Formats: sequence, structure tokens, C-alpha cells
Amino acid sequence: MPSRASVTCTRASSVPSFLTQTVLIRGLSASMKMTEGKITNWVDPKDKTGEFKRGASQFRNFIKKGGEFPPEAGRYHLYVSYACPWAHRTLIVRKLKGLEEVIPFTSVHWSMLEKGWRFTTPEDAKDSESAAPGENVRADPVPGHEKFTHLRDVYFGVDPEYKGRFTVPALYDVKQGRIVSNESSEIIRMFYTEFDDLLPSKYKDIDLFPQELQAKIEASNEWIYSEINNGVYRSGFATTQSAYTSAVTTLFTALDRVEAHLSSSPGPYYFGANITEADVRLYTTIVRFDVVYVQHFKCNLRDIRGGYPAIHRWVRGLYWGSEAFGGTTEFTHIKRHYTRSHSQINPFGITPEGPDRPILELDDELPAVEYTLEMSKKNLWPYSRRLNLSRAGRSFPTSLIMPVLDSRRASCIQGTIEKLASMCIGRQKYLLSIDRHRR
Ligand SMILES: N[C@@H](CCC(=O)N[C@@H](CS)C(=O)NCC(=O)O)C(=O)O
Repeated sequence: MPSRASVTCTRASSVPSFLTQTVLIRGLSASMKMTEGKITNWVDPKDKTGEFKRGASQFRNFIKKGGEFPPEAGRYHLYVSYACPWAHRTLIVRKLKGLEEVIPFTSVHWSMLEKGWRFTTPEDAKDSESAAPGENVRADPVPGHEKFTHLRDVYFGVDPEYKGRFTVPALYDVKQGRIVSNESSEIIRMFYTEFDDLLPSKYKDIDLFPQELQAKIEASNEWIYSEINNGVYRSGFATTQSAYTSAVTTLFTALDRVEAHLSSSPGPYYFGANITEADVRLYTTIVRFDVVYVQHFKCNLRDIRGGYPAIHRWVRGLYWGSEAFGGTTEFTHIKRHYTRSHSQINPFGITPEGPDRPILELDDELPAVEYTLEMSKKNLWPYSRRLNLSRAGRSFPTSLIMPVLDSRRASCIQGTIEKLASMCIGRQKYLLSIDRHRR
């Protein structure tokens, strides 16, 4: 991996007058009331549907020139967790847009228990089991926040009556002592343009939401958010079989759709030659997929490295090829957070050892994939970027053939080309019928 760029934490001047001990104590008692509902219960045990329902973000202001929150270097502090896919979006965009000197950030520790996210302490470094590596994993550095132990203290410092969840990312205005926004999809859009006057032209010119692609990006955001980004959570937090089955089936049909898109488009990015918002929003889920979602959230119809060659190539291209993606991906936080914070689904907090390597190198493949590719080169195995079953008079995209090979590998090996083709046709019909049903 390329080394990580260092970030200067710029400081703003005065401590907002209302950030007093009294407010903090009132805030903490309000929090006690709120957490009687246990924030570690992702689905209310009384909810018969068993479905995970994500609440709306509460702070939705915008940074704008001449507005209540004007763009200024060092004025805003970004609170994130390296574990969180939503917060990860903001770290990637902050780097892509060269905002390191303009927007300082702090990552909380990966542990998120009854009181929510906490800041790291000097004790954490003394025990390898609680170590939290990475840039800016630290105590809250904002002046006036010296006594803050948890992210909730920031929320209650802003609003002692706050009733929502204490989520990352949160973009905090140090000058006014207010949270600008805790909605990642909106924070990244502010980063695209609102600080451009403070940036050198090479960063100003980076356009992650170009006019000509906006409609396509918006359209893909819609289904990728609900079926993939949030789909993994809907699978993992479900507390009934039917809620889980419905979420996980939808998730994998959507991954098939991404695979079909990536294997038939020029790349290397989601919409062609340049990185866009679509890459940022999809990456943070996919890079966590094999590492935690397959096992912890039971998203195990397939994994990315074995079942989705085009997605696998795309995600590795971003991880290894871009410091903004690779340098902000902290697998220790990712693995430990999910497995040791979700007591509702992993009560003993055991972190699995695998998978073998959180992400494979660009030219590395699983032995089974390697074998398939080798056979294909020698024309002994009918798999290539596009499978050509000429004897059966059909050709199929990888996205279609890989799941068939995966689930029926043994019979494929012994079977004939015709049999393989008929299985592909079956799957194609199934996917088309789902598609029709959706419309
Ligand atoms: N819609 C929000 C979601 C943020 C979110 O749910 N963050 C999670 C971490 S992955 C969190 O902080 N959860 C704490 C909680 O819900 O108590 C966004 O995209 O910014």
C-alpha cells in the first residue's frame, strides 16, 4: 500500500459558551432516558416483522458561501469511524478532493456498545486486543471537548434534548458548536464543490458528480443504496427468517446486476474512465463484503472473490490503485467493530480469523478461480470474460455463468456443454422474471 498522507488538525478559536459542564450533564441524563430502549438492539424485540428499519439522519444543514455555515479552512471537524461504510464515504471524498488541510477529522474507537461510539483512550494502545490503528484515532481534539468520552457527548453538547442515534459521520461546526450534518450522502456532496475556492486547481477540477452522468448516478444510487448498501444491514439485522431471506435474495440479485454492468462496460470505474460518486458509494460496502458481511451478516450466497470476477477486479483496482480508497480502509476497525459491537447477533463477540487476507492483491486469485481461468486459457474449461457456448449456440456473460458454476460445479465438471448452457438459460429466465416482477 502507498503510505498515508498526514493531516494537519487546524484549530478554531473560541469555545462556544453553551458548551458548559451544566449542558453536558443535562445531556447525559437525557441520554440515560433515551437508552432505556437499548441502542444495541437493531430491531426492537417487540417488532414482529423482524425487519431492520434505518432512521433518518437528524442534522441536514449545508455548507454554502454566504450561508449559515460558510466554507472556511479549519472551521469544521469531521467525526468518523473507520469501521463505518457511511463515514468511509466522507473520508474517501475528503482525500480525493484534497481537503486534508481544510477539514480535520477524528476517528472514534471501533467499539460501539451501550453508550454508542467512544473515543480511544491511552489504555487501548496497551493491549493488542483493544488496539485501534490508523490516522487520527484519538481523543476528541476540539477545544472544550476535553471531558468528552463518547460521540454522544458531542450530540448532547449541541442539543441536550437530542433523541436520535449518535451516528458517524458527523460534520461539526467548531465556531458555532453545531452539527452541520450527519448524513453522509449530503456531506460528500458539500465536499465536491463548496470548498473549491480554497483548493488548488488540480483538486478543484476533480468532479465526482459530472453533469452528463448525474441522471445515471442518481438512478444507480437508488437501487444500490436500498438493495446493497443498506441491504447488507437488512440481511444481517433481520430477526425473522422471512425478513432475512427477502433481504439477502434482493441483495444478491442486485450484486448480479452490478456484475453484469461492470463486466460489460469499459471501466475501469463504474461509469468509465473517471472515479465518480457511484464508485465511492459502492466501494465502502464491497470492500467490507468478504471480510464481514459474508459471515457476520449471513450474506453468504457467494462472496466477491469467488463469485463476482468483475466486481472483484473493480474493488481491487480502487483499493490498490487509489490512496483515497486504500489508505482510508482500516480492516482492523472493520472486523472488530462489527463482530464485537453487535451483541444482538454475536453475543460472545468472537472475531473470525478469516478470510485469508482481507483483500487479495491485484494479480492474485482463489485457487478455484485460478484453475477456472487456467482451464479457460487452454480451452478446456468453457469460462472466459464472456462464455461462448458455441456448440449450444449461445453465449452468456460472466455474471450469469459464475453463479451457475458455483452452485453446480460438480455436475458441470462431469456434464456437457449443452447441460451447462441449459442451466444458464434457466438462470437467465429466473433473473428476467424477477426483473419483470419488480417493474
Ligand atoms: N444515514 C446515515 C447513516 C449513518 C450510520 O448509520 N452510521 C452508523 C455506523 S455504520 C452509526 O453511527 N451507528 C450508531 C448508531 O446507530 O447508534 C449516513 O449515511 O450518514
